[in-house]
Amino acid sequence: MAYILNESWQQWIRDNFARGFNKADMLSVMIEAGIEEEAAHLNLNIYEASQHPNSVNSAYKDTVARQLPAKQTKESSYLFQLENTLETRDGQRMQVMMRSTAPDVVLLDNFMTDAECDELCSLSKSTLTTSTVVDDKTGEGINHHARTSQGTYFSVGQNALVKKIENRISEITGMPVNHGEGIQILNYANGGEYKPHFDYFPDNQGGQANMQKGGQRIITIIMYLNNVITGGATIFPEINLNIYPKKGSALYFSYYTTNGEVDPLTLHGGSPVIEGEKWIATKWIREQPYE
Ligand code: PD2
Ligand code: ZN
Repeated sequence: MAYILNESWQQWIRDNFARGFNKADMLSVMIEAGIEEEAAHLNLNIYEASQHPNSVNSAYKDTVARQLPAKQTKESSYLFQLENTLETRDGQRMQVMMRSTAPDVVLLDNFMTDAECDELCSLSKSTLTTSTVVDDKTGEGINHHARTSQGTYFSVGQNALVKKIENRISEITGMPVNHGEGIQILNYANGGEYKPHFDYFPDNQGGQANMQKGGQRIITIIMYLNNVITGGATIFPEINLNIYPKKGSALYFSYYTTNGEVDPLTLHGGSPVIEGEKWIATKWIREQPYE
């Protein structure tokens, strides 16, 4: 599969276009240097298209420029490959429906099958309890009006379905399974919401306590397990983005870069469910193994 080349190759492409070099010559040099022909073509074409002011492909300019979360590599993550459709090793074919680069947000359709969504919900029904938020001082979970939902956790690799979903997430993000926290299931009833917050830990006592194991959170994947009749969108108020739940789709966003900075533009919340109920599964990924 074709992929985005590293920054030094991007610079090389920019410099040589600026010097007026011929594309065919640049292609030969790249192939001789060991780059796959398809990838060389794509990266040259992307650069060319990005220079066209009205081109839809100018969006790729941002894809090339975007920051990588710590530990993620362009080569290992499917999300950096320029395919509209992705297929994971277990045969699940999904579609990239939306992508933003500042912050880094990707919406994938058909990440899970309807049967997988239903099974995850029914496996969690018997263990749902009132959801909590992290206490600033202790780092422990406490009940809070900002979060009106019922939730439960699966441990990493708890059952065959969980393993399957975790492997899929690992393939998509390029992050090892052991960097993931256990999948959290949330069920919002009518009126249930989750007020805007950051998924990364704050720099206070509670945050430090949570980061003892695994370090900072760097990536969130929210998987929508049912269709909500009205309301229940995941909202990003800083960038005016609303994502409406669709059964089987998954929302990826990352907020911690290799420079060690978190991205406050990833402020997000779950807007109130107005009609029907809402089921989601959330996976948070850490910068270091979380074991
Ligand atoms: O339910 C949501 O859409 C939502 C919104 C914000 C979930 C989370 N955060 C989360 O699980 O962190
Ligand atoms: Zn969140």
